[in-house]
Parts: sequence; C-alpha cells; structure tokens
Amino acid sequence: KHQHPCLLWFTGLSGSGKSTIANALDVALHQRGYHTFLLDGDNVRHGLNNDLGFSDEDRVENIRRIGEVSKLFTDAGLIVLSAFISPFTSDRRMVRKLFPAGEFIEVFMNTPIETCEERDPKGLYQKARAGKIKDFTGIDSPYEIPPHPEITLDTSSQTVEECVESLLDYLAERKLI
Ligand code: GGZ
Repeated sequence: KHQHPCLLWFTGLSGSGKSTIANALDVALHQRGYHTFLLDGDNVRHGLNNDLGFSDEDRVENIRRIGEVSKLFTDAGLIVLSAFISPFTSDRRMVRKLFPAGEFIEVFMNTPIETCEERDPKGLYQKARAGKIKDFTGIDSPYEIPPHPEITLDTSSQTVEECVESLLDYLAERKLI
C-alpha cells in the first residue's frame, strides 16, 4: 500500500486532546493498512527522556531528542505521530528543519485553556493553581502559539471523528497516503 513517510507533530496544552487525536488517527491509519509509529509522553518521558523534567532547558532537550527519534522512524518509512506540548516556537522550528518540505505537518491543538482546565484528567491544573506543581504550561510556564501550523484543531468544538477525518483528508490531498 502506498504511503509517503512524514511526521505529524501535535502541539498544544495539557488536556488539549493531542494524545487522544493522535491515538485515534493511529488506529484509523492502521485500519486502512498504513504503517505508523506513535510517540507521546507515555512512551518517551518514562523511558528515553526519564532524566528530563519541565524546566525550559529540559523541555528544549526533550523536544530535540523526540525530533531526532521521529526522524529515525520516518527514515524507516513510517508515518510518525508525535504528541508533546512543545511550548516553544523555536524548538518546533528546529524539528521542522530536520525534514524535507511537506514532510513535517504541525497540528496545533487550539483547545481553550478553560476547557483543558475543566477536563483536568490528572488533576495537574488544580495542583498547579495551588502551587503544588511549578512551571506548569499555561499557568506559570509559557505556551507560544504556533504562527503557521499546517492544521488547527479544537476539541472543544470538534469531535474526535471530525478531527481524524480532517487529518486523513489532509494526508490524502497531499498524496502522503
Ligand atoms: C506541563 C506537565 C508538567 C508541567 C507534568 N508542565 O497532560 P499530561 O500531563 O498527561 O501531559 C503533560 C506532560 C507534558 O510532557 P511533554 O513532554 O509533552 O512536555 S514538553 O513538550 O513541554 O516537554 C502533563 C505532564 O507531562 N506534566 N508536569 N510542569 N505538563
């Protein structure tokens, strides 16, 4: 089955739906017979990057390593889905530069922070508001809005199915699948 390797880079706040949408797209691509690889906090921050925390410096190194690993997997021919907050524009640009034009697809999860905070599945926003977690993105650590994302989604107004469909449409239009 034809596929062109590429990296879908999901960026956005904690609770914005990055992992949910990346996982749903991963399943949808598999069902259609494509070869993919999903990177997210669960398989990277607990393993390869378990020496890194959430200081600005550590986030930069986190994203640098994830970019390099993503590159290894696209070199192996896979469609890679990476879901990390990646709060800094300069780091996302650094990853973009590792890829030929058209093979880095930035997906901005533009879900309002109010919705992310209401969801608060792990109670992290609550802890951050109470000062029990320092340097929490959107509370006391910055998130820089992507200036030129290829795709913008908002899980407060779009369903998971709608988000997956627009991503599949994007990939098909560009002949990546
Ligand atoms: C942001 C934090 C923090 C702080 C722990 N700030 O919603 P989650 O829980 O499951 O996903 C978040 C994850 C963020 O890791 P990333 O590797 O994506 O971040 S970055 O790209 O900025 O390096 C959140 C949890 O880790 N978490 N402490 N202080 N998110």
